Amino acid sequence: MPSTTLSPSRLHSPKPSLDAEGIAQAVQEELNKIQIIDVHTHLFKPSLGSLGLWGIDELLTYHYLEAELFRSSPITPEEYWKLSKQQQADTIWRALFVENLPVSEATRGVVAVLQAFGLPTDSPDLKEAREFFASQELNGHISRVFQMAGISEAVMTNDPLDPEEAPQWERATDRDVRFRAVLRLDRILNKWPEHWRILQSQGYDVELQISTKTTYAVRRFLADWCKRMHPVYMAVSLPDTFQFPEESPRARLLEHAVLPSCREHNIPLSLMIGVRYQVNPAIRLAGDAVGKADLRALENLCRNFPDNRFLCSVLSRENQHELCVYARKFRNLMPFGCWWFLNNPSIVEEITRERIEMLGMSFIPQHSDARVLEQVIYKWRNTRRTMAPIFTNTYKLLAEDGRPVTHEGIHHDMVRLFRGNFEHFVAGNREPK
Ligand code: RAT
Ligand code: ZN
Repeated sequence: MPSTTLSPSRLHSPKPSLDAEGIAQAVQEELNKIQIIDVHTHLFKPSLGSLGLWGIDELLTYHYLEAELFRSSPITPEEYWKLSKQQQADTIWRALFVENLPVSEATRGVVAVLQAFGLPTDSPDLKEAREFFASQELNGHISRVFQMAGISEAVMTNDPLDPEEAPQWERATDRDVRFRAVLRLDRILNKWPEHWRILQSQGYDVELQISTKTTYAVRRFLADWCKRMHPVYMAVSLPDTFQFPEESPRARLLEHAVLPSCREHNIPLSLMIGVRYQVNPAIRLAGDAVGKADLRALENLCRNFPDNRFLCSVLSRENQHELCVYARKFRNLMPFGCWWFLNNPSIVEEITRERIEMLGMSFIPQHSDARVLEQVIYKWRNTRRTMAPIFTNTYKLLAEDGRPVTHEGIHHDMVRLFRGNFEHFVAGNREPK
């Protein structure tokens, strides 16, 4: 891992200060070089079996592209879901890449991946791409893709109540240094009435009501999964209507099971707030939307639980400024990423500038949210491309206002943003490294 430590005296040492061109070059160089920790993905380590998605058919059937398909093709969702995976991919390729130029962020991403592997980007069919991916050996392919993307680790999303995933953890006891686990709590926290019986069937003494007995048993369940997965944090996605405190199973479980458990295991809780689930169920995973949330819930959590740490990403553009304000109030809050519908250059630019202006470099600028392995190549390439001018401009303004900017200072910031802030926050260290 690159060194993340620069003592204040080194930052002030008489190193050559950079002019405008030197600043732009140093930013580019540091961004190209940095090995990023991708703090939230839906990728899986290979020992978790076939859960991990990769290859051209998965890239094309990404739900971001499925949403776009139904705007540019007469096919109905019902017809689409009846097709095989390959037929679905062919349908999307034809509608979004052959009959139209792939100019949207998600379509352009597929183009960038094909190009990265030297595959044709304007072919009428997927034959060559399919042959290429079919000839890859997964383990080596993962390492190559991480290297191409400039990431050292991907943080996974691991739901112990996912019927496909949970049994895999019996076998997946290996420590793959490329992946870190996250204990995802959506089923437990958002759908307790549908899931408590599963815990009960596994020997945890829970009931529908969130009684002391139930919260105690849920803590035991979480402790067992922490032992199995070694998660770097726990996480939940939350609707735009999320409130805390409130009289609900979710709020009671949060307060009496999840937060104590995070304290006990000394890990943060990640809150991803602002989803309007399934506004169009016909298009399945692509059917979620966004809503502005009341971030007083976050305020209440940060203030009332100072011994807990909260990573937070909010989905609504309208909530971004408030999130920065709360981060200025609470050191136990770490804003991260430009999530889902926000991961477009125009919005990433706006959010990142706002964060730097309000928080300096004390935030985590981006995560990929990759669901398909090779997506990390284009998502991180786009992040670097969008953010380079923002950082450059930040340092130019600083130099103009009288503070010499050195290459070393820029290195320090890039390491902090793309690695150090996360490592420090999950470890619970007081001072940034
Ligand atoms: O961005 C996405 O892929 C969404 O579908 C969600 O998975 C979201 O990122 C989440 O983690 O809930
Ligand atoms: Zn996600």
